[in-house]
Amino acid sequence: MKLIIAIVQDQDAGGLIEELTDRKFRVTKLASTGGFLKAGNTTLFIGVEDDEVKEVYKIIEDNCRTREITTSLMTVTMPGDTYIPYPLEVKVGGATVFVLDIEKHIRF
Ligand code: 2BA
Repeated sequence: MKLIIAIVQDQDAGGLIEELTDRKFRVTKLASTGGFLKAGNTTLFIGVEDDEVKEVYKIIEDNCRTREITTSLMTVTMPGDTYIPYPLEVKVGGATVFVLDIEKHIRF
């Protein structure tokens, strides 16, 4: 068994969860925050059998879009402790996915 951890953009989370649950996958949704942008995103835990992993990849790929975001989060430090914000363009991925081997899965 595998645990798929998928970090996705909030805008994509609803459709993705709906399709996963429609296809009988079990999903846990966590509200998370990206360390770089310090903006909200969504982390999903999806526990699946080994032979279902590829199907879940496909569902994630179909539901998650890459977006260009312009942020003024970055700052330039000037002499005299002055911070000037400047815009930075980042491409936030469709999804960041980690796959872990699960030693044991118990449902009481
Ligand atoms: P954030 O950390 O807020 O990052 C948002 C986007 O900013 C990233 O998109 C990337 O394009 C850019 N970015 C992140 N760190 C950067 C850096 N040090 N320098 C320049 N640009 C940087 P994604 O790579 O698609 O990541 C989207 C979200 O997925 C991240 O939000 C974070 O919450 C999570 N994530 C990505 N890689 C991760 C990893 N290796 N471990 C844990 N979480 C990760």
